[in-house]
Amino acid sequence: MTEKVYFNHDGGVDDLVSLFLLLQMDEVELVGVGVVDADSYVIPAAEASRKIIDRFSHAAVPPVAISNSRAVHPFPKEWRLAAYSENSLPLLNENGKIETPITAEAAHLDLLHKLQASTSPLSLLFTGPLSDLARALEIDPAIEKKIKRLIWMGGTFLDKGNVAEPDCDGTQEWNAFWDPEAVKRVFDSSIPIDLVSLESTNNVPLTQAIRQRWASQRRFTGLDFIGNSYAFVPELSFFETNSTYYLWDVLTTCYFFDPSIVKTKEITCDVKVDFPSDGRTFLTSKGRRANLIYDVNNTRFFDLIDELAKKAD
Ligand code: AGV
Ligand code: CA
Repeated sequence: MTEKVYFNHDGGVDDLVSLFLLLQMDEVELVGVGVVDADSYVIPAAEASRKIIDRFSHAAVPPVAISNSRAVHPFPKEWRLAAYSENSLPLLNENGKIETPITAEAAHLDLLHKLQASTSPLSLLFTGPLSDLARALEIDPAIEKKIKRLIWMGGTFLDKGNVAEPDCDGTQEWNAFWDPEAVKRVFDSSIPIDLVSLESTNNVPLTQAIRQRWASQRRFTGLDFIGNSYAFVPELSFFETNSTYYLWDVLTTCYFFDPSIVKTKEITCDVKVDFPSDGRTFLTSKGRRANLIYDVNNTRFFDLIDELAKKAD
């Protein structure tokens, strides 16, 4: 049966690759796309999203919505700049024009209205901060019952997160750190949540071997697109740096399509909202229930990426 999904992302390299892969999935209907000004600059990120839809969609896709949510803790500029490179890829610019329109309303309102209008519950796939969902819930808490489940790349229960900023204690994951109150708002709802946190994504770093795997298959347009996209970000070579790239969002998107590639366990958790731990997710028996994705089968994961990408031609 076709699964309807609303995708909200924040324009990073792996967010845009995720959009491409979503468009290749059978039995998945993309009912909306929102783009947030977080791990990107939202204008080139939204343009790149529209061009990816133009070039790679096999079905009608609704207009792209631009978010006006703003950071509590902004992403480093160096990372955000990759959106300009993505948007400039010749592969996305052959046409010389963009067909997919943008919505008249901001992304949180687009999400709100799509949920309100939907006759069946929608799945939400979020690969950036939760701000747009939190704002939609503030306006109309009744949309909760229109949400089948939320699949979110965010948070961690490890001692060490992936934020290295002077105004934090190093325990946070970036998507949660960008807007901690939004995570709190969503955790306080009764929406079923699947969390793809650093526990699982730490197992899928970008490596030289993965790049080579894509390079050797660049005769397939989709794998050429993926290889070119990841060329903008650094791999894990000798040791992990602050900028080392993992396939965070791509794992989340592939999990949505095929949950059998990961291991999950049920947890109860909450999020801190006070300095210097704001954005830290933690386990507590008094917290909300969530399904934690904590491990992945690497072979099956990278095979699935190849398989989906080859459908683009
Ligand atoms: O924390 C992971 C999230 C994912 O949604 N993003 C990147 C993915 O899109 C933030 C992030 C953490 N470390 C990064 C990030 C890095 N080294 N470069 C770019 N973004
Ligand atoms: Ca992201």
